[in-house]
Amino acid sequence: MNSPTRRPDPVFAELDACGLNLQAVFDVRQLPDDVRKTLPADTQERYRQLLLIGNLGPAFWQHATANGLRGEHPLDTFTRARVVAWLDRHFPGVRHEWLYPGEHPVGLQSLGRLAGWHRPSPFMVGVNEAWGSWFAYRAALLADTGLAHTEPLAGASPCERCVDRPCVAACPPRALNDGFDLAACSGWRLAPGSSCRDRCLARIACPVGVGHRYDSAQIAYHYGRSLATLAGKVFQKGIP
Ligand code: B12
Ligand code: SF4
Ligand code: SF4
Repeated sequence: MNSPTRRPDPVFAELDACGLNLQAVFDVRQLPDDVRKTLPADTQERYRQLLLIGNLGPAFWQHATANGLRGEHPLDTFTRARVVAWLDRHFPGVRHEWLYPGEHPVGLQSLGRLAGWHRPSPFMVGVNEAWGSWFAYRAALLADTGLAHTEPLAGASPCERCVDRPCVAACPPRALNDGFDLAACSGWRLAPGSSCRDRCLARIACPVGVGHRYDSAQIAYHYGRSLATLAGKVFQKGIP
C-alpha cells in the first residue's frame, strides 16, 4: 500500500511492503522549538533529517507476526530490522541515531501532528479523517539522509463534524464525557471482568476509517500490553 502522505516514492517501497507504510521526512532545522529542544543537543550538526515511520492498518501486524511473536518487544525488533535493512540498502553507512524505539523520549503524537497524521480524539489516540485511529508510530530516527522532505498531510479533524460522537457514548465508565479521565479509564480497565481489558470500546465505536481497523488479535495484543503497563506488571519505555 502506498502511503497517503505522499506521492508513491520507490525509495520507501520496502517499508511499504512490510506494513511500515507511513513515512514522514522532516528537515531538522525546520522543526519547531518545542520538538527541537527534546532532541539531542548536537542534532543539527550531525543530522539533516528526522524520519518518522508508522503503520496504517493491519498489514504491519500480519508481516511482523508471520513467524510468531518472539522476545520481549517483538514489534520493535521487527521494525528495527526492517528499517536498518532499508537504510543499508539506500544509504549504506549513513550516520543515524534512533529516537524511538529507544531511550530518547520523543513525543510521537507531536511529530504526527507535524506530519498531518494526528488529530486529537476524545480517547487520546490520534485520528485522521482518512484512516480513523488505526495507525501507530513505529520508529523515529535522526539521519544524515538526503531524502525529499514530505509535505504535511492535509485534512481536517473528523471529530469537528462528528455530531453524535459515538466514541463518547460507548465508553462504559463515561471517561470521555468531560475531557479524557485517565483514572476512570484505567480503573475500569483494571476492574475484574472489564469489557475494556483487551480493547477500547470507544475506539472501536468510531466509524472513521473502519476499513483500516486492526483485527481482534492485534487489538488484544496492544491493549493487553497497555493493561499490563497500567497494572504495573511490566515496565517499558516506549510503546505500551
Ligand atoms: C505514556 C503513554 C501511555 C500511557 C498514558 C498515561 C499518561 N497520561 O501519560 C498509557 C499506558 C495509559 C497508554 C496507553 C495506551 N496508549 Co499510549 N503512549 C504513551 C507514550 C509512551 C508517551 C506519551 C507521552 O506522555 N508523551 C509525552 C508528551 C509530551 O508527548 P505529546 O505527544 O506532546 O503528548 C501527547 C500524549 O501525551 C497524549 N496523551 C496524554 N495522555 C494520554 C493518555 C493516553 C491513554 C494516550 C494514548 C495518549 C495520551 O496526548 C498528548 C497530546 O497529543 C506514547 C509514545 C510516545 N513516545 O509518545 C504512547 C502513545 C501515545 N500511545 C499509543 C497507544 C496506541 C496507546 C494504547 C491504545 C495502547 C496501544 N499501544 O495500542 C493505550 C490506550 C489507552 C487506554 N485507553 O488504555 C500511541 C498512540 C498512537 C496514535 N495513533 O495516536 C502512542 C503514540 C504510541 C505509539 N508508538 O504509537 N499510553
Ligand atoms: S466517533 Fe466521532 S468524535 Fe469520536 S473519535 Fe470518531 S470522529 Fe472523533
Ligand atoms: S479503554 Fe474503555 S474505559 Fe478506556 S477510554 Fe476506551 S472505552 Fe473508555
